[in-house]
Amino acid sequence: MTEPRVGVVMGSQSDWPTMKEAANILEELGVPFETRIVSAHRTPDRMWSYGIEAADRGLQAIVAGAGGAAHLPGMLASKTRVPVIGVPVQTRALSGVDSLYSIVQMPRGFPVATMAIGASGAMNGGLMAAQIVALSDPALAARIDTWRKELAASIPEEPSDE
Ligand code: RP5
Repeated sequence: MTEPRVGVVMGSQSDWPTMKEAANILEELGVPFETRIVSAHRTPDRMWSYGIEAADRGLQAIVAGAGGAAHLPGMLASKTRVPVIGVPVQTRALSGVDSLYSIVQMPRGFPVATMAIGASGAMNGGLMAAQIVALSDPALAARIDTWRKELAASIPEEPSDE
């Protein structure tokens, strides 16, 4: 069995419809990954262990999504040198601006690479993780190059009414 190279983690089951976008692109690009619910507030011990063990388990990037008081990405970053990519999940009360601010304003020394709010951010988070893994995986790098070329080719040169 292939060991996961990327962790896709989220604060709640309710984050999964958003974070599935990260999982989907990792799947499409053939990057081994795992998915976990790891809440900074509801399961802090699980979060602690996940951060402490991430590097030794061979994870090369973690995509962490959370909403509201979104402390998961930052707290994970405080426990591991594995790059953490934060995804602000869109909330009903404040539209995800709360999540964004909670994730993006990290203190000096503990960075979180913060993506856009919502599904696009989650998709880009998965893509960013794949690009990190590709730094040491030429076959994956070639798959990403092909994926990017296909995306570019799918964009029409002129707009239409359709
Ligand atoms: C955060 O609280 C989670 O990341 C989620 O976005 C939000 C709401 O969680 P639920 O009440 O839906 O479980 O910790």
